[in-house]
Amino acid sequence: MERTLILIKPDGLARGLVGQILARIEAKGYAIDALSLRTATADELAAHYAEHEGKPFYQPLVEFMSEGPIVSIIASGQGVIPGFRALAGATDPTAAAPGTIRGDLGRDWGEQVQKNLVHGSDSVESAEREIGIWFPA
Ligand code: RTP
Ligand code: MG
Repeated sequence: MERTLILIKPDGLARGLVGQILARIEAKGYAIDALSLRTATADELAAHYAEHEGKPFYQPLVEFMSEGPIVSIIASGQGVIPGFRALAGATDPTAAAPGTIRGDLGRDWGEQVQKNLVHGSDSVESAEREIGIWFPA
């Protein structure tokens, strides 16, 4: 069964949106196979965001992701990888369509980094790599 790694980022916890976000994943019909709440280590964030190292938003991104606890989730279902990305909406919450998590619940807070509530793996390879980071066997 296809599976993906979803993160509810620190802004989602700070704003009390965990329940709403989980409800959208469940209402869509995806299964929640694993769930963990904790603050990420620097090593986990470096591994998770390795593809973005050197980009201008990398440092503010890692700082933002260190601000508080994160909920990490393994979700499964046919098409869950593109399906959750569609549910999340565009990276920029200002541009994200209404009906999506980022479009309905996010906005521009005038900060260096886009605080956009959730992460979802973008391919089967990314999903398996990221599940290995957040849920080490
Ligand atoms: P994600 O990886 O979190 O699911 O989001 P994504 O694929 O839509 O976006 P990606 O390009 O992978 O960027 C990772 C995260 O970095 C932050 N970001 N901020 N210019 C900016 O302010 C900026 N660009 C990227 C966002 O939190 C984005 O989700
Ligand atoms: Mg990404």
